[in-house]
Order: sequence, then structure tokens, then C-alpha cells
Amino acid sequence: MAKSNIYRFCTGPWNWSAGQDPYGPPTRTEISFDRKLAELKKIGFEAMMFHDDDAVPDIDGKSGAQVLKEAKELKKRLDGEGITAEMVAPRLWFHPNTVDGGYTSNDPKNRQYAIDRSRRSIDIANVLGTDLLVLWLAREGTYIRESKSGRRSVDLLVAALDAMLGHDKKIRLSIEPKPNEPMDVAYVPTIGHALAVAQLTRDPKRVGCLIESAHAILAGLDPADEIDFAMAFGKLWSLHLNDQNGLKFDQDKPFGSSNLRVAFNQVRALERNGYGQKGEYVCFDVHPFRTTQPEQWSAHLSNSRDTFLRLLEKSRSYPEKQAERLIADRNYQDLDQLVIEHLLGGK
Ligand code: GLO
Ligand code: MG
Repeated sequence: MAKSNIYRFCTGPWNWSAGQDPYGPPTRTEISFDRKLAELKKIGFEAMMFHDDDAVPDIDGKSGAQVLKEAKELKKRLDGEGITAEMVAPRLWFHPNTVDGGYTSNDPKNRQYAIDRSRRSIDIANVLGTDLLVLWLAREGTYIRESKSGRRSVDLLVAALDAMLGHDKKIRLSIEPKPNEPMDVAYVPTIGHALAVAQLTRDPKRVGCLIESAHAILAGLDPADEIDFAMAFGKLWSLHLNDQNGLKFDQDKPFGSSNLRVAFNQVRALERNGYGQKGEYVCFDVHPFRTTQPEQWSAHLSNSRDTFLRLLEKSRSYPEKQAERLIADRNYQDLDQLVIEHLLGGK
């Protein structure tokens, strides 16, 4: 197996989920944060992503000073274990104040809540030693089109991003687009939208993006193209690799589970753009299947990493010269078969 020297792996505490779905309760007992940290180390991942309330549970009921105190305790803990905090993300989709969205809610008090909570997340990121705030704009969209004005929502989003950029001179905002779910239609569905919104802010160079494979597929796009596009702008600051079988509910399957060729092309895109060379992590936003047994708590993560490394080997041994000749002749028929044979491992 190819030894990866630049790719470092990461995941979030929510990725040890307990099997719940909209139609049924958990199928495994929740595990503690300590156990998750131990699992992370056991599988050789080097970093963890944090929602603000993963870092400081029950964040809304705590004073600013208490939040900082608990964040400091966590930082100490992580340092002791040799684990980096990759990012912090305000979880703006659980609280009653966010039922109608955060930054684009129709209630001004709720919009203020979203901005205040985002500022808190930035303070936590500072304590945890990361300059990356991830914004999955979960409920920034509509259930019915007439409920919000799209134009006003763009203005509100930009105002919220400006408030965050103004709160801290060093923070970088990484927008994670997703076209739908939980909303019917989201305001920032693709990387193109995220990078366009970035340009309207007070400091566009501190607003970039995060690509999740499943989200790109849900938008009907090829995640490899989204990677190339973001990296052409130097703006791919984080990554949620996973897989998704077509246009249905968000599946967060192990990387390569549905379509190995699409996964291969993502790895090739990362390779050609030098992803990871500025310290970016490869994060897996994957979940165990509902039927997974507790002994296999981390298999979806280590399997995703192993598949990534196998595809990295395939990417590095890809017959480039042969492919170039076929491309020059526009012989895509043979090129197609060359890719298939390469992925199948030759005859
Ligand atoms: C859901 C998202 C979610 C985010 C995470 C970080 O579809 O992918 O898992 O990545 O909450 O903000
Ligand atoms: Mg994600």
C-alpha cells in the first residue's frame, strides 16, 4: 500500500453515530468522548473536527467565561494525546432559535443568536489552536420558496460572514455547501455559490470552502470537478470525503462505497492540486451503517482511509503517457477502458 507522506486524516465525534435515522431510534449505545478519542488514536488519525457543542457541551446554557474555561481544558486534553483540532463549526441547526435558519431566519432575534453563537465558536477555535471555522449552512434555505427572498438572504449571509470576519482578524471561514436536506432548497448549494458569496464579503481571501463528496453528488456534480474548481482559486481548505448513491437522502457512506471510479477521480484531483501541502487534512464525514455492531465502531473510518490509500496508489501508478496519447487522439473509447482496466488491476 502507498505510504502517504502528505495526507493526514481526520474525523468528527459525530461520525461515531449510534445508528438512528428518521424512522428509528439508535441501534448502538452512544459512546463517550474519551472512547472516541481513543478510537481516533487507535486507527491512526491525527486530527478531530469539532462542532462548538462537541467542544463545549450545552454551550447555550454557559457563560462566555465558562465556555472558554472548558475549551482550554479540551485543548490540554488534545495536546496530551497529540491530537490537533482541525476546525470548529457552529451547530446552527439544533436549537429552537434556528428552526427557520440562522443567518437568514425571518426573525431578527434569531439572526442575532446565530451571529453571537458563531462568534463564540470563533473564540473556541482560537483556544483550540485552529484558525478554521466551518460553516455548513444547514438551514439557510427554504421549505417553500415564497417564505424568504433569495436576494435578501444573500445580503444577510454576507452580513453574517462580515460579522465573523470582523470578530477575529485571523479566522478563515470555510463554507460547506449542500443543495438540500434538511431544507428543500439551500441558498449555497455548490462550491461556485460559496466562492461567489466569498467575493461579496469584507475580506474575500479569508472565505473559502469545504467540499463534501456526497453534497456535490446531491447537486448532480462530480466531486472531482468541485475539487479542481475550488483549488483553482486556492480555496479548498478542508474536505469531507464519503460516498452517496445518487439523488436520495444524504447517505454519508464510506469513501468509495458506491462508486470507486468517482472516488478515484477525487483522489487524482487532490493529487494534481497538491491538497494537503499547506497542512489541510483529509476528513471523512462518514457514518456506520445502522446494522453495524459496537465492536466495529470505527470500521467505516479505517476502511475509508484504506480505500483512499489504495486509490492513491492507483492514482500514482496511472499510465499517464498512454492516457495522454489517447487524449491527443481523442480516443475516449480506449481511454475509458484504460481507466477500467487500471482500476480492475489488469488482466
Ligand atoms: C451534513 C454535514 C455535516 C457537517 C458537519 C460540520 O450533511 O455534512 O456533517 O459536515 O456538521 O459542520
Ligand atoms: Mg460534511
